[in-house]
Amino acid sequence: MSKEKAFEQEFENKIENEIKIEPRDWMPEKYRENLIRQISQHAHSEVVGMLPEANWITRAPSLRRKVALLAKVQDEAGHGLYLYSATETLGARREDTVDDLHEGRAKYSNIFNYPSVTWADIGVIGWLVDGAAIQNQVMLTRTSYGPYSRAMVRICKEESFHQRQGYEIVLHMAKGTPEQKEMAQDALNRWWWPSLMMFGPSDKDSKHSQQSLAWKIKRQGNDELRQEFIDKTVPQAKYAGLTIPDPDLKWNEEKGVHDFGEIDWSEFMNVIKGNGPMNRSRIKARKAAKENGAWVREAATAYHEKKMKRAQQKQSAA
Ligand code: BYC
Repeated sequence: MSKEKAFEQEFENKIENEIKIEPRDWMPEKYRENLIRQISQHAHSEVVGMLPEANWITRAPSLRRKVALLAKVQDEAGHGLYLYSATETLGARREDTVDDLHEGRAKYSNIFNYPSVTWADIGVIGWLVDGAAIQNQVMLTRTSYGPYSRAMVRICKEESFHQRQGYEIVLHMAKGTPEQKEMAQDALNRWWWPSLMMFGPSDKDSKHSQQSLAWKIKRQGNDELRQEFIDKTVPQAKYAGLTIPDPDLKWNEEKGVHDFGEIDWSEFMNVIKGNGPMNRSRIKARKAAKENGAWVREAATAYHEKKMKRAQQKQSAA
């Protein structure tokens, strides 16, 4: 058996036996590339995802709400950092992955290309967007690549708090004045369908799913996760007294799941190609953050270099 074949066999055995693939292990080049693609896009989503919520930090309706939102947005930045670090363990350079985002070569979640126009949107983002993210990420805690899997465990714990803070805002508004309830319903109407699109295209149109499932990068298909999310969320909407904006939504007694209406995939394709309502504004904000933060990176690098030099001088003097 050639050396390459032996490595491949060992890799396949690990996948088969649920042993995590670690950064220094041999892995097929396509496995590495696919992981860098998915994890870096996931990192971009976390970072771009801070923007619609940060929009409301200064206008949160109370100090308590402000503190919770501030903490949530900071958590998202942390998630981005764990995930960029995970791509670095695969040999990617962080600067390159960030440039890919800024130059339109990399995607990020469709959901962050919609505007957050009222405070109720902050509740619905936590409830639906973080809810959909958890649905997907709990599955990813069992992904075959060690650093990605471990990052997901921590991220899921934080996402659970995010989902609860969002649902609590929604409940508060839905049980509040008629105007507040109307705001909550309006936000649900606008965010429902884009949230369902977060799970990605239907399995039959998903170009990476088959290979990703075989390599256990993904552990469930896009459609199965979407269905589980709908089945969990419908009773939550009912409890809040809100109506899901889908006339075709109904319980299917035979299958034990909710049937739901057709997703507008042309809207999804349009958004992920860069033509959603907020795509340009999101990328502009990220580019500005990079430019405006250049002096901080330079100062940190200079400090680090000086510290290293001093340590070397001390060592050679000893
Ligand atoms: N949006 O073959 P497919 C968060 C692309 S953020 C945009 O099924 P895959 C949060 C896909 O990339 C959480 N593009 O792909 C943060 C591919 O194009 P490329 C974000 C999408 O990878 C702040 C093409 O369509 N979560 O929680 O097998 C505040 C074909 O798709 C989308 C993650 O990133 C989409 N929704 O499956 C609040 C989870 N869906 O790359 C909350 C990690 C698909 O060939 N990612 N595309 O050009 C995944 O689990 C998988 O990448 C997906 C898609 C299930 C999303």
